[in-house]
Amino acid sequence: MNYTHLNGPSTAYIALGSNLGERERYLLEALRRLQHHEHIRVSRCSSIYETDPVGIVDQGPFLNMAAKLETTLTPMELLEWMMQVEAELGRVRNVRWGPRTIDLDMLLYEKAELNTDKLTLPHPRMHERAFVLIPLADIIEESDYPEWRELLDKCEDKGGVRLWKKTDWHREFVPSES
Ligand code: X6L
Ligand code: MG
Ligand code: MG
Repeated sequence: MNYTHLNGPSTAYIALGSNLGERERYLLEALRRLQHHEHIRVSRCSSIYETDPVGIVDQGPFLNMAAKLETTLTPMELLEWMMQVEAELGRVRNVRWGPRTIDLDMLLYEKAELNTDKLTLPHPRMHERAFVLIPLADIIEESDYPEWRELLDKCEDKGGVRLWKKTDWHREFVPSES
């Protein structure tokens, strides 16, 4: 039995990215499907940013955003659900760092520090990246991650990140019908 719910839900932050097809639809559909799990609630969403590709620069621009989740799943259970949603939305892993319909990365899960083959928390690299940190800054609770300001200051090359659609994270996320 899993008794983690006795302590109430845990908070997790995730990053979302898409640079293939109807990019915005993939982001919103991913949030809707994440929330479709009875043990996941999407409690905050950042604005959507258009960002220059990093790693492999010869590919289309990304839309990136961040979301805050409340969940009674364990980190591994949450990761498995995220990977299932990626697969449902046609994510194909062929070229490393290549174009993708949807990419879901777990950034933080409470204060968990984890280092396994499948999952490292906090996320080891994404916190250096403007396309993660700038959306995260919209929604992060200072007490959930006191380091974020310092990381954002240290982060170079914020120029590749442009506000694309402003969204109001104060409003509860309402999954759209589709
Ligand atoms: C040197 C070598 C410098 C590799 C940077 C950075 C590799 C980021 C991969 C790197 C390097 C990544 C996104 C992206 C990717 C995204 C934008 C990755 C994985 N994902 N670019 N590139 N947004 N703008 O979500 O993060 S591939
Ligand atoms: Mg990624
Ligand atoms: Mg990923």
